[in-house]
Amino acid sequence: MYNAAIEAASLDELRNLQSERLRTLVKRLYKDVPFYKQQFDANGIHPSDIKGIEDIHRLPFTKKNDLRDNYPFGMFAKPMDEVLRIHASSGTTGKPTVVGYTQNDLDVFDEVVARSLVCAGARAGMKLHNAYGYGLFTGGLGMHGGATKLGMAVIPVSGGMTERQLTILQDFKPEVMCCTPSYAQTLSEECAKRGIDTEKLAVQYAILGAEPWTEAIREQVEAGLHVTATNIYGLSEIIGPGVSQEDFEEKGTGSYVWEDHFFPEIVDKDTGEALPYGEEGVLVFTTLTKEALPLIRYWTNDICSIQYDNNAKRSHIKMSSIKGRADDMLIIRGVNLFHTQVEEVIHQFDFLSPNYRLIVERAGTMDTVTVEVETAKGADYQNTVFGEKLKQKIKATIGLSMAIDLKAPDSIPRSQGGKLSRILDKR
Ligand code: DLL
Repeated sequence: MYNAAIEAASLDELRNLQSERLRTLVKRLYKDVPFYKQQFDANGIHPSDIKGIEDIHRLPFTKKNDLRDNYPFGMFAKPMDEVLRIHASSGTTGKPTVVGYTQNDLDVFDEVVARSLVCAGARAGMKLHNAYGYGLFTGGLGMHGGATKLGMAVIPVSGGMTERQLTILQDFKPEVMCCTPSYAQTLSEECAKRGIDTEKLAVQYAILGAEPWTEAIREQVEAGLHVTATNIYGLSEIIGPGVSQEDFEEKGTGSYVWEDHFFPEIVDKDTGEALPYGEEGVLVFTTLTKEALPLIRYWTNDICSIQYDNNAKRSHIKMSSIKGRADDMLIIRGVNLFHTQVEEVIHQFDFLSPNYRLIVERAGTMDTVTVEVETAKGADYQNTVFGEKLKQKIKATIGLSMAIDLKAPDSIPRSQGGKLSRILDKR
């Protein structure tokens, strides 16, 4: 079993542990990674200047480009004979981001995923239907390792082949499932189409992540699959899934960041200035214990806020759900827009389903957004009043005029297992 005591550590204990780990980390990086030696020297910082975690803001950020410039293994802090696994995340353009793990890194990965599974409601002895992709993506193997450590029976279904997923859900009777939220939507709809009575399925908990999602999708998935759905967050560069996890009895209050391993900060997206708890900005992580690829103040580009929750079960800080990535933010006629903002408005209308996408086009010098959204089953998609209501609400809450294209159920492309893009940019 993993050690749960750390989840109740006091703030003083956490800060002492983080300080000790950070001091060791900067010394090691200065010695072993030429990129970091050069960064520290250029910023006039010597490892001995870093006395504790409170000095972290003195260290420079690491950005995705730094990993690209040192592609594939240039930022590794351990020789290849100590590296036991390599993953990579495919960016939309250019070379993938490559990450490596030592035995200790894989142990930490298992540990934080096991913690996350327990936080989501899973227990030893249950079966996990793992529909995250296996392969270079960290989702499949990452969840697999943590579930094995916890003592679950893992069903390594991987993504896609929906028909087979449904057979396994019915016949193998897993109590827990994990996949992207958009794929959980697909599975829920396919059950309805095939007349599968989801109340009879054994599955109780769904652990959803790898892409932004909101309460709209939670409601659809929970009602459609009869599960309790929680958020899991992570990124390959920091470890993979299991950087943070929402508790199944504290839904909607944010996800615990396992801050004994991953120290979070929120900074201003333009200035890099640290922001106070509760304020929204770019999430930045320092890996306190990683060996093969430790990163200092890694700029995730994900937008959220962090805050302690004194009424919570665990002492670790919580992060809000991710609004979107700074580099996926649309700027439409001067207004910043994340697709999750539209998702939240759609959620307010019973006659709409959370199946939607945003079509962005340029007419002359003007950028325009069309919201394609399916009506809920039984609602008339040709009823123009529905579109008008959505249009007005979007204008009132987001401040943008968008065209609305109401669609019949089942007419917008669905997730086939991986991450789903909700934006079709035709500019
Ligand atoms: O998506 C790791 C993962 C696998 C997380 C399975 C959760 C479940 P990458 O492919 O490197 O790693 O993509 C990381 O995905 O920076 C976010 O932009 C986004 N992301 C991941 N989890 C969430 C989430 C995995 N729960 C990038 N909510 C991150 C919103 C998420 N966005």
